[in-house]
Amino acid sequence: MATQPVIPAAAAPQVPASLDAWVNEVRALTAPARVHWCTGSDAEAAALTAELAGKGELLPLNAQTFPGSHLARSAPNDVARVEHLTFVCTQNEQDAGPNNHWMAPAAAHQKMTELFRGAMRGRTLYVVPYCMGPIDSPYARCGVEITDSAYVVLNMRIMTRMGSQALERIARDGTFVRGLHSTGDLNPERRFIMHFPEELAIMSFGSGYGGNALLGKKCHALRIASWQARKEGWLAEHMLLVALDSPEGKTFYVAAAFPSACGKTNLAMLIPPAALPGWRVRTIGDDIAWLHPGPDGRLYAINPESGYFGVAPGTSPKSNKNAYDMIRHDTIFTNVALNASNEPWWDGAGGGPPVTDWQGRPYLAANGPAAHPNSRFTVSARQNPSYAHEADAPAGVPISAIIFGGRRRSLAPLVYEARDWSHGVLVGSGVASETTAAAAGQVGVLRRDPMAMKPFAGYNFGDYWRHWLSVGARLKHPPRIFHVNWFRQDADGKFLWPGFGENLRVLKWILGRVSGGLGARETPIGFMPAAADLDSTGLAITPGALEELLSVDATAWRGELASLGRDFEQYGERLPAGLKTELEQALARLA
Ligand code: GTP
Ligand code: SPV
Ligand code: MN
Repeated sequence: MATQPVIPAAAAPQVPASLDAWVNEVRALTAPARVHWCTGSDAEAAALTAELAGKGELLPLNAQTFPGSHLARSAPNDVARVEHLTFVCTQNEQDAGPNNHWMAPAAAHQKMTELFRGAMRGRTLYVVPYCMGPIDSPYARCGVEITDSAYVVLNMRIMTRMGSQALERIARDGTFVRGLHSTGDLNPERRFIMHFPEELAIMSFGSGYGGNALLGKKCHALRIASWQARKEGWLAEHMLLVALDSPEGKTFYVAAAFPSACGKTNLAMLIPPAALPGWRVRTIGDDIAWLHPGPDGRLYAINPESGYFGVAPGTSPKSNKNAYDMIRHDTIFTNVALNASNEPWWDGAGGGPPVTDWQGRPYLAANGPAAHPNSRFTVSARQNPSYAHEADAPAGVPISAIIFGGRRRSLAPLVYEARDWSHGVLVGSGVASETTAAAAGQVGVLRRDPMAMKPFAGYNFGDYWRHWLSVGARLKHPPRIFHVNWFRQDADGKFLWPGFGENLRVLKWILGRVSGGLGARETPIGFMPAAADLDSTGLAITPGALEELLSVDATAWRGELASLGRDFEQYGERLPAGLKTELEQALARLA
């Protein structure tokens, strides 16, 4: 039998009594064979990697072309977030809202306690202290995930500031979010992702995948944090963050909320097209932003994460060269295919054709796609060639524009600008998008996804929109709010807009609006560029397509807003009057 790699012993950590007591309580309940306190060291990661490789749970990839990289295959029934099994457990059901699945906290605790009882028998219990945000930022918040998955530990080490430093900060803060996770038996019948915002606690059982299991990400940094943010006067959002350096030497910071698998990572890593020289796009974050009103009346943002859990399919030198280069070493791939050279493969990966599919079977077209549509890479943000040093700024960056967007084959134009903040809240609340493989269920179905937060808001959307309105009212210099859609299709189902790097043309118009230099025409849905306002130097697109991308179909929009009004009805008394007024005014402009 192979000898068990030895995990280096950590110096006895300064453990706050509340953490120590909780670990002991969980240990008594779950009965693990051993407990390991994670330090986040390189040696620890190497030992865990070797251990998983020894068990065949991580497959080393081609050491010449993908050094330090591995492939993980999840259970075939455990490949995406499970929204139908995700619950927000508040004392009052109305606080979770119609936008969440709800369970009474006592019932949820009882259910989860039974699932966790003895669940770690024979396994290692890992204590994973982590910090969301720069370790010395007043806006950062810490958590501790207890998990029995070494894969989760390795991912958390990339995605968060994990280990000793976080533990020290927890000792200083005296508070932390408690996340308890076990992969259990991966039986979807015994899979639940439970949130207890009033207790700052998360319990996740039965999945080892992404947002279900890496509890710092969607569970903490969005669902629990959005609840905390409302109490404390800030916002936790499903947004990328970019720095845009203009040819004139100015830097702008922009946040953008698109639903899962709708282009955040790609926009965050955009490479300017040759036709727009002098621009530079640098990445602060690709998925989550925490936004705080600053003392100067502007909105400041930090990225709570330190890595990317990005969609692999579509990542190519043409679409996203920065990402393509970034993931050529020290990357964990999950559910991609393999080619004959033992290199990871997906649509766009290049290299030889796939020979082994994501489930480890010989690749056969009849079995479906070689790489799972929600296959992902986990990689440190530090490996990003366009990494923005501002990602480590404790005070965050001042935001000039917030962009909402969705994947819509029709209706939503390429870009439009909200009239002001509260109209922008209406625009955000009206985001709708075709579902993607990021969540279990049907793909391509149009659904309402307000602020791209439908799966992630930890409380009632009525209260959430009220909070958005109140944050705006506190800002002397609120960011301008825009809506974009890269996914409009023609009658043949082809995208009308080339997307990717060319999206900079839209960002350029947005920044022109922010600094006052660029024109717009007023339309019933907001301000839009006339075709001449958009820089189309060297852009390969027909005038007809551009016209369609920048058109407003008033009849269809009346239907859209009427449907939004019906969606609003479910929030009853919790719907803020200000949003109702915005909707009435928007409808009147379309009359
Ligand atoms: P999550 O990590 O799930 O939150 O996704 P995300 O919003 O970061 O999406 P990502 O950037 O990974 O893009 C998802 C898919 O959309 C990929 O397959 C991309 O290639 C594709 N995509 C991204 N941007 C564009 C675009 O501008 N146009 C088109 N047509 N596709 C795009
Ligand atoms: C998303 O689905 O929006 C993701 C991936 O970013 S996961 O971490 O699985 O939530
Ligand atoms: Mn996401």
